[in-house]
Amino acid sequence: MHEPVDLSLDHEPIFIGIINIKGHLETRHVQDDFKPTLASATHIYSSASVPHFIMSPNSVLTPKEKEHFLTHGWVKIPGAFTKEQADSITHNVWTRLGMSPDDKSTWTSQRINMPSHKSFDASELCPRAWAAILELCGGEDRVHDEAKMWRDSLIVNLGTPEGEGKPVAPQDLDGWHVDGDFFIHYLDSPEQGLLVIPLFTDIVPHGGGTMICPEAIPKLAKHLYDHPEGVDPRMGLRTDPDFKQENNLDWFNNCAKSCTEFVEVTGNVGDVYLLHPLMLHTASDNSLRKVRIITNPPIFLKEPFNFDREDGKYSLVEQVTLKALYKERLEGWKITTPTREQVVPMRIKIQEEMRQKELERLEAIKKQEESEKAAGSQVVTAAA
Ligand SMILES: O=C(O)CCC(=O)C(=O)O
Ligand SMILES: [Fe+2]
Repeated sequence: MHEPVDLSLDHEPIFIGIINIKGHLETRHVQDDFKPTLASATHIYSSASVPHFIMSPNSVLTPKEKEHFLTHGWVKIPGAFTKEQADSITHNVWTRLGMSPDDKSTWTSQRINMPSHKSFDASELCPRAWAAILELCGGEDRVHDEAKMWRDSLIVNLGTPEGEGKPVAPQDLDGWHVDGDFFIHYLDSPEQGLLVIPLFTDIVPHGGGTMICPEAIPKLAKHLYDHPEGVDPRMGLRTDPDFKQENNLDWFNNCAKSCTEFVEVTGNVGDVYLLHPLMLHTASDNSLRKVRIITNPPIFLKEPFNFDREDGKYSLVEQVTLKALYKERLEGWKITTPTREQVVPMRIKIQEEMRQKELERLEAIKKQEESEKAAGSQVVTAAA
């Protein structure tokens, strides 16, 4: 017998912004009235039957945070790193972009998925968030060592002059997807064990935060469960004529249109959102045009997810998938292809070209700073 988990409030109540179907933001008190997305499946894991490993004394997530992840498929780790740490990663973002923070006429792209130049160790940047990641994935042994090396591939959302002051309803956004444009997807794919969104700027409602759709997790899970032969990164079937072609996000966009509950990723610089890998999401429109910077490091696992464990030691991520499928165990479920194939997305080529341009701008600014410094020291010498 396991002790029931204490689900009473153990820290400040959590408030989240929910965009309703008319595109208006409502702020709700999660504990009070946010309809649990996976509530209909929660009978499998009632609070009194949470498996013992969730309550390990080494747990970094509070019972409340674990319950939130199990119910909604996401959890926010507040204040996981400082503003100074964020600044050390984003300090040259405007040079890299070739834009000015103070002159919106230079903001010529709505959103930029930047290439990367540097990596940093997440276990040092945000130890609690990193420990939470390991816990959600079932422990250090299950996560690939290199997954902790995050990169400065910043994702900047600047909005557009036309969209200023006009928030777009979530169903009308058209970039819905799950991450992982570089592999054939299976229910148990190890390449994307968790979706992570660290916030490098404060993000207020309508300020360009990623829109997420927890309600879609069961739909994604069912599609993947039904297709053990694998689907392409846009959920296309092997029999589709445009299998592996990156031509549209129709499957995802239609899925979002069939949903009614959405959550906007808002918060303070240093917050880290941890989301189930099947979390449908999209960039939002940033109608406030406040600069929004995040990144999205994939957490890759050593082995595929296992939904058929003799010892029942399912990770919290695996439990969410099982709940979404209304199953306790997937006995005998296996992928039906001999190998897991990779896909080379167009993004790679585009980002390599962007990287070269960024390097040129960084080099130019370095030269300019050096010559200004040299001119300054001549002035000092002349005055001495
Ligand atoms: O910009 C955003 O808010 C989301 C970006 C995203 O989901 C992606 O690049 O995969
Ligand atoms: Fe994404």
